[in-house]
Amino acid sequence: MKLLKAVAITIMLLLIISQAAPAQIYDAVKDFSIVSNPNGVWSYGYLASWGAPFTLYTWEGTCFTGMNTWMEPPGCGPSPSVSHNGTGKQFCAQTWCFPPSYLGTSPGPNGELTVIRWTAPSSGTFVMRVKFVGMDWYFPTSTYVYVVRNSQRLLLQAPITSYEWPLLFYPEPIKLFAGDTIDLMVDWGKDGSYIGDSTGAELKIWSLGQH
Ligand SMILES: [Ca+2]
Repeated sequence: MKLLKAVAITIMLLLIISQAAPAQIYDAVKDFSIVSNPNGVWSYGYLASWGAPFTLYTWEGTCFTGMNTWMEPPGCGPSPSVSHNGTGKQFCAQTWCFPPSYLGTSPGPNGELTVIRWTAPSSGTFVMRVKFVGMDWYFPTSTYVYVVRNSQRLLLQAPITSYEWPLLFYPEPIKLFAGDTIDLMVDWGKDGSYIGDSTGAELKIWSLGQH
């Protein structure tokens, strides 16, 4: 059934993409901004713990050449974060490798959940495609990843305890109202440590039109 569902959704996406007037596509990696947060429909921030308010990151900068990161000031220290690999190829440093087809996320040293948030710009029906992957080859990555609607409804919760083994999530199309939010969140997982927890995350959303 899962396979049938995935095939049906893939065919639907191909039909959408092949139409003369292409559907609006939102892509967390391609739309990434180092200039502003929030950035249109996207925002980057964290929760101090489950249920805590969403706090926007206020520091943006470069800790590794070619990588741009949103995190807490003073930057390049222990903090939850969201990063973009602008090198166009896999970038490896320390104990992790960062493919350019993901945003890089890290939970915080005190159990903070890092968040990539998409806010619906209008009411309508949307299709989403989510990918997560462990990026630390040494420890390896040990996180929990989540997809959450409006900070309350859990659409996905799953552990990432591997390296370069992507987790794909293709839920059925969902109806959203303008202002509804879809969050990709990453916490430090069952081991209660954020060390070696680099996790790739990607969210693409297609609008299927108004309600
Ligand atoms: Ca961990």
